[in-house]
Amino acid sequence: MKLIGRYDSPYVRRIGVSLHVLRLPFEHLPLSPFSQANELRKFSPIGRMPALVLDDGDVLIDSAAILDHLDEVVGAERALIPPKGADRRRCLKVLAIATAACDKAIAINYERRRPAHLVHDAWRERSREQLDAALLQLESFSLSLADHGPLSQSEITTACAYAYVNRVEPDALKAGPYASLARLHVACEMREAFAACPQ
Ligand SMILES: N[C@@H](CCC(=O)N[C@@H](CS)C(=O)NCC(=O)O)C(=O)O
Repeated sequence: MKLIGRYDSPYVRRIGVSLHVLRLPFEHLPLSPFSQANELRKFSPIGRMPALVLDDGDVLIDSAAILDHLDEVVGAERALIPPKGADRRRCLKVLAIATAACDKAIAINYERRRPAHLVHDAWRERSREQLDAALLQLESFSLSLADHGPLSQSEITTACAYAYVNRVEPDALKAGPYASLARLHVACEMREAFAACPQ
């Protein structure tokens, strides 16, 4: 398998971390959708990362679809998203909120790519309010990681989201009472799978 995209994207990073946690071998091609758009589009014509090239040449895009495939490959026993019931529902809720936080932080970050006179302050503020709401909801799940406990997709995606927000919009984290998210972040970043995918 080939993972296309850079770990400075929380979506690419959650795939890289998951591949490491699941001990699935892969090659990493850290292409940028901006500075290496033409090369990346050979794998992902829409020009977004991540993409996963399977061994039979098929290409998957969108991190949720890729995670679903990886869980299927390893089977229900090792899957990172619980297979059914209340645990699955809770996990999917966490993932929806964590990825919403990513989307809003990305929107804020992309505003910075515009020439100054085209920056839309009202849109940036709206995105920031939505990011704050997502972080508050994420904190309310009180996710934690036992010292040597296994990583599940809830923790992987939440920690990738936190690390991304911490890099591109750190003020959002200073603004809130996010003690359990901060603890999860520290615990996850110490894990081998996270260290193998530096953002
Ligand atoms: N829903 C998608 C989001 C992917 C996404 O937003 N990727 C960003 C990087 S974080 C990207 O490729 N942006 C370039 C672009 O959209 O032009 C997923 O989960 O894979």
